[in-house]
Amino acid sequence: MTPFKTHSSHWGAFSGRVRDGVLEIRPHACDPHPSPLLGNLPASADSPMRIRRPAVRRGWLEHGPGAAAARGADEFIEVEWDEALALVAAELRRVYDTHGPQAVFGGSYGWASAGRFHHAQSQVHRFLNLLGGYVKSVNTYSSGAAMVIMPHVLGPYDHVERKSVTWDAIARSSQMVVAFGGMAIKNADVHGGGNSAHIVRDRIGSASARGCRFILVSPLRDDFPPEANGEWLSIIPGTDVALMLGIAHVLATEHLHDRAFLDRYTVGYLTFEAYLTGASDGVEKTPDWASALCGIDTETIRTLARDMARSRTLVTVSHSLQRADHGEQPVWMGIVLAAMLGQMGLDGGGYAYSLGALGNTGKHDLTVPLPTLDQFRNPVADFIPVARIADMLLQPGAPYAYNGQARRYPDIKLVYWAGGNPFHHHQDLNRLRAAFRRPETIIVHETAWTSSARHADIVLPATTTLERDDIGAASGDPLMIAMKQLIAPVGEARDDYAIFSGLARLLGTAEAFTENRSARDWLAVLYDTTRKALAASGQEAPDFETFWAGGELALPVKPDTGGPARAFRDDPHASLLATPSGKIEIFSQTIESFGYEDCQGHPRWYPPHAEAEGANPVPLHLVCNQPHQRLHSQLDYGAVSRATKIAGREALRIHPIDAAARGIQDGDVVRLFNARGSCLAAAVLSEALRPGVMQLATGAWFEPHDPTAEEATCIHGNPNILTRDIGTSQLAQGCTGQLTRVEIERFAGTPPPVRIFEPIRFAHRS
Ligand SMILES: Nc1nc2c(c(=O)[nH]1)N[C@H]1C(S)=C(S)[C@@H](COP(=O)(O)OP(=O)(O)OC[C@H]3O[C@@H](n4cnc5c(=O)[nH]c(N)nc54)[C@H](O)[C@@H]3O)O[C@H]1N2
Ligand SMILES: Nc1nc2c(c(=O)[nH]1)N[C@H]1C(S)=C(S)[C@@H](COP(=O)(O)OP(=O)(O)OC[C@H]3O[C@@H](n4cnc5c(=O)[nH]c(N)nc54)[C@H](O)[C@@H]3O)O[C@H]1N2
Ligand SMILES: [Mo]
Repeated sequence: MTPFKTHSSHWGAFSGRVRDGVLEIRPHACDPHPSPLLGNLPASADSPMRIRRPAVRRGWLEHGPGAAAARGADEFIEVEWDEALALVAAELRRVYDTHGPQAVFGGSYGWASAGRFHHAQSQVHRFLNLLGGYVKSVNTYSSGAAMVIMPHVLGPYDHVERKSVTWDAIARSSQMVVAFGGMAIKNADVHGGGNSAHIVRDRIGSASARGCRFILVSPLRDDFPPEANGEWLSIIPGTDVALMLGIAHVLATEHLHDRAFLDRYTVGYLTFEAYLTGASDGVEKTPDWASALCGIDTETIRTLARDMARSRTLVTVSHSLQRADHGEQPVWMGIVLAAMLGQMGLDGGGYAYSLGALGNTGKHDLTVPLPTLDQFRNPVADFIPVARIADMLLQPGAPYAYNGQARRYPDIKLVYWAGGNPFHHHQDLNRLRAAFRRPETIIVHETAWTSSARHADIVLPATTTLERDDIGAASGDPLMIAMKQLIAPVGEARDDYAIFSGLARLLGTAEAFTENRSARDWLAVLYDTTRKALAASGQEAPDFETFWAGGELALPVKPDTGGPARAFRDDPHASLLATPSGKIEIFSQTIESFGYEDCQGHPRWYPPHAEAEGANPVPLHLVCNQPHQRLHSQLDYGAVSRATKIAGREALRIHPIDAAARGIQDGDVVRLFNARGSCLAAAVLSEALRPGVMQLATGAWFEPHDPTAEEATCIHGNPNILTRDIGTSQLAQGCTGQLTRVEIERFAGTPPPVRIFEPIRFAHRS
């Protein structure tokens, strides 16, 4: 019997061993609330979804590169590694020689897996940079709008997200936490790179036990853990800015706002106040006005505003709020609300962005740097905002606005993806299917036959972390973990590093790419970054072999000093914010100067885009949030995720009132549809939703009923067939996938069986 070995994942640290051919997993002993998502991992050892051999799409193998309507519908032919590498190398050489690096899209967005060395994006970017570079993507699907607006109005994104408010401060000092978008505990299960102790539940519990009130503003009641003893304000999706303006109106008109704070630490309040009172646009943003839009009654808004002014109050805004039309506005308006309360920089008060969305947010910062693989410099300056991929592929040369720049989309001939799943993360999948027909070649490294792999021309099988040694470490996580190989590579899968090393040998860049180091050599080199920093600060700094043998290393954390917000409060002259004025910008001259209609000089209420493209107005809201049973699309074939399916289909939650109006019963197969497409799902009736709102989590693998159809139906339950592919605004062009409008009906007849997890049937060469 093999002994347990240390390992780590986005869901937490654990030990694993193989016993009687089965992978056993034991969560880290120090983790107070290990994530159930660990239970998805064993499937990656033996699932038929694993890619076992390199494969090439028949049309590409027989006719060579070129735009192809068959992508996503064609057969795959398995080939030997040597042939696959030779095909990829020759195609890269052709595209670089003929069209140059600006025709290669290597953004390769995605979460990939934990592990600092075998990090797929670092590997692919390092590899492509040595060939001449690639068009990259900027920002994230997580926080596309927040990342762009934050530096204009409050300071660098990571200062606001990671360095200001801690869970300890909340447990210690907050009296009221008003959470716009909530703090769904399912989300804190996860942190990119590792999450060795899940502490959020306990911290919320101790704050609540001390008497802190948790106010949940969300269309879903379960966006707080039970420990919060939360008070639920069931809001209409997409209307938080209206509610915030209503609260601000009470603060301003009842003189509950902190004028001294606004004078000293902010710019532009009076311009904003003229909007609040209607002096500048004729519409007074009273609680009555807000109530009519957001569905929360006037008296509740008034009382809430007064309570917030009277208490040590923390305003939090979730990622989800800004992953929607005009997503910049709730981020900014939350900041303005917190500024009016005057508590920014006070212990347990002020503003926090995305607290609770990831397991390590709100933990203490580390004092030492983590190991990272050098990606080298990208000689290509061109980029796209990450969620504009379909626009780019469909409209080469077309103009678009972004953050004050007038830009044009590049003309992409080759797409290279390693470590992400665009057919999971992108919106309007029918449009993405059309976009993926355009390039001449699409290459994907994947561990599993995801929809993105199925839409590629050349698919190279990558190992999972279970099959390789690595170092696990993440921002905010005080444990560095020796991730030891637990199983042999599945099939003929290779590490991304080995794949790129093989390609680099054929392309003449091997020496620069590998620096003549084995993967094991690299681990020691990377580890040294952290070891040196430990030694330099006089701390215990074990050598690599000692760390590896011990299995983990505790990293020192910074004391809780309140971060940049406290420093600014204590001395606004010495600790200027990194905004143009050095203060909180309630009015931004920079943003105003861009002249955008959809994001102007101060936060505003913009009505959501009309949704009546089809014949009928579409009445129900669909919340497409993160799944509790998996991370995105990863391991959707794992046991925990599959246990939540109903007859193989993804569960859709609907309020009993909406279900009754449509003759839908618990467990029924339903069809969701709008102007963009349709999907099937299984109905679960639930009173945890606001009536008029349904919820279908992301991540069910896209299964088109007919992959050749112009408008495909997903029979498994992927909401991105329904979401809209437009940017948040011209400022950030962020993803707007969180919310959409749909109609729903009972599926009549015999629903087609879900087959997405059945083994791929390969074709033979003709
Ligand atoms: N409608 C809607 N859409 C959304 C969202 C939403 O709220 N609503 N949320 C968005 C957000 S916030 C995000 S971050 C994105 C997430 O989108 P992604 O990060 O693209 O989703 P993942 O499923 O994590 O994809 C990671 C892929 O990497 C593969 N992988 C894992 N390890 C390795 C490896 O070592 N090598 C290689 N080559 N591959 C590996 C996995 O098999 C998986 O397919 O989705 C976005 N999409
Ligand atoms: N288990 C699990 N955890 C995850 C992930 C995962 O895939 N699985 N993904 C991780 C990633 S990459 C990210 S970026 C974060 C994302 O963090 P978030 O974006 O915050 O997470 P979501 O679950 O998409 O949304 C949180 C809640 O916002 C609420 N909401 C939606 N629209 C509105 C609205 O208009 N107003 C209000 N007030 N509330 C609204 C929804 O009810 C939803 O449950 O989660 C991370 N954590
Ligand atoms: Mo994300």
